Amino acid sequence: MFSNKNEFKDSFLKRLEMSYGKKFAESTKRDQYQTLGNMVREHISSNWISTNEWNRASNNKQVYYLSIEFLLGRLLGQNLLNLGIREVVLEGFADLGIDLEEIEESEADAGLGNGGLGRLAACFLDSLASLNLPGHGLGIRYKHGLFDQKIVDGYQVELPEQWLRHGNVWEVRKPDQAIEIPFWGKIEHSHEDGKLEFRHVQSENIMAVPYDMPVIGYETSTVNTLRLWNAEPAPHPPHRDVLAYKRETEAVSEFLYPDDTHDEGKILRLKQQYFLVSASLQSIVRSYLKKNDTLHEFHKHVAIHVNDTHPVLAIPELMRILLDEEHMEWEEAWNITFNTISYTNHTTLSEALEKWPLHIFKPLLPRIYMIVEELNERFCKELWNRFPGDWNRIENMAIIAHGVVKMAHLAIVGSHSVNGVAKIHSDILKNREMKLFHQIYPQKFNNKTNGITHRRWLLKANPELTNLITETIGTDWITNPHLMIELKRHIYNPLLKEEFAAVKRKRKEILADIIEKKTGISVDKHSIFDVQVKRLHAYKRQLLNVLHIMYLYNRLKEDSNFTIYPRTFIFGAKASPGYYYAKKIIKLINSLADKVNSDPKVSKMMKVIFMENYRVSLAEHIFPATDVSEQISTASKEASGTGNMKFMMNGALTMGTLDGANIEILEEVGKENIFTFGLKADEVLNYYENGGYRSSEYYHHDLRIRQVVDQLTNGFFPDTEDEFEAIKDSLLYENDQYFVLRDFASYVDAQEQLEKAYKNQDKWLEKALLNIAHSGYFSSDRTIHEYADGIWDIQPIPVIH
Ligand code: T68
Repeated sequence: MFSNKNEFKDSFLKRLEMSYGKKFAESTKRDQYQTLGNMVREHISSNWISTNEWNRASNNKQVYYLSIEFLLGRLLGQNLLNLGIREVVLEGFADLGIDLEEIEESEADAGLGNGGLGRLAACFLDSLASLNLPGHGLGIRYKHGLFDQKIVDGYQVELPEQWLRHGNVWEVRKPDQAIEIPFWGKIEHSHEDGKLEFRHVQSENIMAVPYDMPVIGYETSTVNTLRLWNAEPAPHPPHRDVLAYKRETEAVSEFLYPDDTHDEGKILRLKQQYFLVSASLQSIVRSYLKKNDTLHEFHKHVAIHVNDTHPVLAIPELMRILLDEEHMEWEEAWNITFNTISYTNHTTLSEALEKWPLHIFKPLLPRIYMIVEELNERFCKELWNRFPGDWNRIENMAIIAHGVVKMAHLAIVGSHSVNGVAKIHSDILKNREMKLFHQIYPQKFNNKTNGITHRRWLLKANPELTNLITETIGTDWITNPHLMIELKRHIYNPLLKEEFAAVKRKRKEILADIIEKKTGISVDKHSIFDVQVKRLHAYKRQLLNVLHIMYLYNRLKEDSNFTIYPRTFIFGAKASPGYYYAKKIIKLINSLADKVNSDPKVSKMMKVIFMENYRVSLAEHIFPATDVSEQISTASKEASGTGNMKFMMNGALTMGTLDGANIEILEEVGKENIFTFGLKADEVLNYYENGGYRSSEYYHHDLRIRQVVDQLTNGFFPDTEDEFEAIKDSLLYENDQYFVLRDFASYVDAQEQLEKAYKNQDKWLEKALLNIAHSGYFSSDRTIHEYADGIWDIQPIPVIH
């Protein structure tokens, strides 16, 4: 159907007319998108079926990746690329006068995630399929993904996101595989054949209906599945207000929690978590029992990975199935459970550690609670045997304590592998945050440094750079991204440097056009594009970036001899709707943008841009156009970061603290090819432990700091009155928890070094190319190989030729 453009065109026109009952000339963009999407799905259907068949027929171990978030972005372009048919479609469309890119951009982002954690899950799916590994995603089919952000008068306003408004061509509803999930009610027990039996009665049930989406590997026959669960009323509704029941049921898959580490602690969130977990486990077990008589060897054929603690109820849920439905003894059920489950931690921020109050947990999930209680008792007994009399330790480590269930403790106790997402993060888990657990289970702890799929973040987002790399080192790197290192031999080649400069220039022009279209502001295409895009959070320190820009503004205004290399400072960030401080920072960035961009003199040398509604599809335009990647979190706070890797892969240089994966980027490229500054993680953690930091001293002793901090509230920003008082207070009266003032001078110095380095374009281009050469290490293919070998023990499935 897709072997050449004429065949493609014929089939496309036929399908379009058949589906919409109109001539091509009358068709809309949406008709065209829909038709092409359906054709792609049909095109892969035989491979999808045969991948499933093979998985069913073989005893090959499968991995199921449970995640409350999958931040997929748009799918059409990536699917065409992975199938190797994008060129044919492009040419066929050109003949018809259709702009393929325009069609691709008409697709709504599947934005079922907040940020790094959800995007990591999406990159992992792409790598699993591309490496022919039998790995599937399980998540929730939120009707509304992460909110759409509008900026009104400089403030963030949230609108409900509507990705399903025109349907979703990629999904297949499977009502025959729906699963019923019980909530509330009570547990009755009885003795049958001398054994204790538990029955969940008077529950209110919800149906979980699966929608399957194909996950298409790159130039391979493997098509894995992302199964998203939709919440619907059960066939036998409870005896109460039927409309209220319907509403409450559908609410379970209505919204993604815009949570990003700020725990809202709502019943609905816990409902979502159990909904995902129970539907997924029941369906995994059901399909396992189609080819096996018992579950005794379940852990040998199934690996279940929980992405952060959100799906950690998988542990008691699997126990429930083994105990209550398979009638296993506790010891055997436990052995199977923890050998099946593995867990990734994504943060050490204490406010993000999930703790569920018993008064919510117990009534909502009565049987699950009983199992968690039993688990806790057995675990505490074990601790008591090992550390008799050490009450303190047992209290600290218990799964249930002080009226809450600690989900991270449950995760560590109930899984065979606990991993962090970058070396330093895994070390902090072992040596500090989870030290007591590491003492008793040293073999469980390991590191899996994050990665990103180069297929989206390079091949798809930056075809110009992709071609340049291929022209230089051939095509092998595409399926073996570690081979990008071969580019290193060429970085001094003047022609390559020139061509890379041309690619960067072109990508900056494209982004500049987007900026102009969206904001009306025209930016200097020859300026340094200095970018910080990520969720808005105090620890990520967008504020440090802002204070530095204010400092540059002041110097430019006060000192006529002071000049800078022209710079465009670009921000993109969503704040959690309930996160007051983060929203103030968004307003501050916009006020600063107004101030800088409207100043006739200063705006010639710098501009500040806030890009509304930062999301995957916008990111794809930003990374290729960036010169400087801002990764300036307070050391020890950013578990890994993955944006840092996407920038590096597109030839931006990192301005960063020694935090998360920045440290491993430094190890890869060497200190000549990255700009680092600020406190180290140990220094930050020692300050937290021992005190000794007084932010006011930095305010009083550094005039630059005093000036910019005062400007937050002294009328420097017109019409803002006491708008930014809370920010000033955080710096001065709350002793600057994130060490913004402490790192300010060091940041200014590093920025000066960077400017100097940029002025030597020839050297800069070598550094950028060297960064690209070393970015192969950060492909999620490497990460997934490490999970497959080190945690899941899974093997590739054969490829059909
Ligand atoms: C991020 N975490 C880490 N959390 O912050 C980042 N949290 O350093 C890391 O690179 C990335 O995970 C991938 O490992 C998150 O993105 C969340 O989004 C989140 C969502 C709900 C509740 C808590």
